[in-house]
Amino acid sequence: MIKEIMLPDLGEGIDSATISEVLIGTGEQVKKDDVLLVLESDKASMEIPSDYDGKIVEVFIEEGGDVAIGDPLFKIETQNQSEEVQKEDVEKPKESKVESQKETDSKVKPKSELKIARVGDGVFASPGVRRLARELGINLGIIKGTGAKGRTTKEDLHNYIRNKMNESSGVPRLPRKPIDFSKWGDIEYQKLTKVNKITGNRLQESWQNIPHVTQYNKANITELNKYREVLKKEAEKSGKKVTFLPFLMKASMLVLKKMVRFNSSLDENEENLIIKKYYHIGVAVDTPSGLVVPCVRDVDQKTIVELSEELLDISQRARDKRLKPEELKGSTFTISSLGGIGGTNFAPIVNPPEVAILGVSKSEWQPVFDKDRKEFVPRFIMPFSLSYDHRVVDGASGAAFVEKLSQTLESVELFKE
Ligand code: CAO
Repeated sequence: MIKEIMLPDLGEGIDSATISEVLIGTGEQVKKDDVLLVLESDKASMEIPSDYDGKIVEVFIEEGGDVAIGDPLFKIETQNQSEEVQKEDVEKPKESKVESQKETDSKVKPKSELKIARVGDGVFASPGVRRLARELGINLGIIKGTGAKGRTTKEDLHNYIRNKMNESSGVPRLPRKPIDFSKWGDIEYQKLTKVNKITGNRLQESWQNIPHVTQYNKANITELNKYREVLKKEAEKSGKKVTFLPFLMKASMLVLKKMVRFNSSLDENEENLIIKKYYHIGVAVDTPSGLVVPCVRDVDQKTIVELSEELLDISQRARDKRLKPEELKGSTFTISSLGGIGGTNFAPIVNPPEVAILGVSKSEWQPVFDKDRKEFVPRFIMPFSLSYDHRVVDGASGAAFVEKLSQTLESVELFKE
């Protein structure tokens, strides 16, 4: 039998509402108590359930549209007569059934009750929480509600998602079917090292769990390069070297001191930021076994020459696999420098639990227009990028950080001890 479902009396003097979601389409089967649509009025948000088992044969409404009491919503082909209810019942929104099935009044409950409807699944939750759960494909029935009278709150849903993410370190990886690449040509197998696997897992976790943004910039390091040449010549006398990396560490530290959120971590509940008052900088080192990130501690208390010596020491020991586990922990910010190799720009991946990482590319001589001299002059330009966790740092701060870093690298006197 074909029946028309119309918008019931919504109570509270609400004559019309806006359709925020239509959950059922033509041809779909519905069961009694399944939510058909979600409405928003200026007073409340409410779900309209079906009072029939049956198949939807026509949909008269669409999301974003307005509906008034008595407007036709759906045409439904009911399954059998015995399951059908009287028309007055059909016109009752779900909330009027929440507290008692005995209720015969077709008026809708007050706003507060409307907002925490219990529908056919026996779950007590607001339409907003239900909507979010539906969008994420989560069955609310399996989440224990901690709100009043066992209501499932938004926080319960968030905690559930967070726990699931932690259990699986992000999106679970599906088993992959083997592919016979030798069908198309010669191949050889190369075993992944332990370092490759550990680093790979960490990078994947970071990429999946941290919303990354990368901000690019460049610095005119012509003066800095001149000063580095002086230090380098001096250091060479004792068989040492001074590269750009110690300057980048020092410059980063000076900006981190001013922009403290970049030197922080989110706590385990993601409720607080833990701002660190020490400046331990992780340095990505390319080794034959894979990428390793040892940490140089207290960068604010060391000179450029001291940092150079320490870098030489830890990068050599990283390559020889002689680092102690402690030396790989505790960094507050990381630098990945590919400047000695090449490339123009890249987007590094944040090294958790840190919130930002600096990527440095190869500096090159470039013609830069000098406004005062009204001519192009050669300048040594270093391109760099900053990837950051967008939950902690907003775009404006990201742009300010790279700008400050550029100014710092251009102020050579800051590096002279
Ligand atoms: N622009 C121009 N030249 C640069 C430069 C830059 N941005 N950075 C380094 N150089 C120069 C150095 O000054 C040096 O030249 P000189 O001998 O004339 O001084 C030369 O390139 C080689 O430097 P280096 O790479 O040996 O030393 P470093 O301090 O810059 O870097 C280390 C040390 C350990 C970071 C580096 O050896 C390394 O392993 N880099 C790879 C890091 C990496 O893999 N990152 C990716 C992580 S994500 O996969």
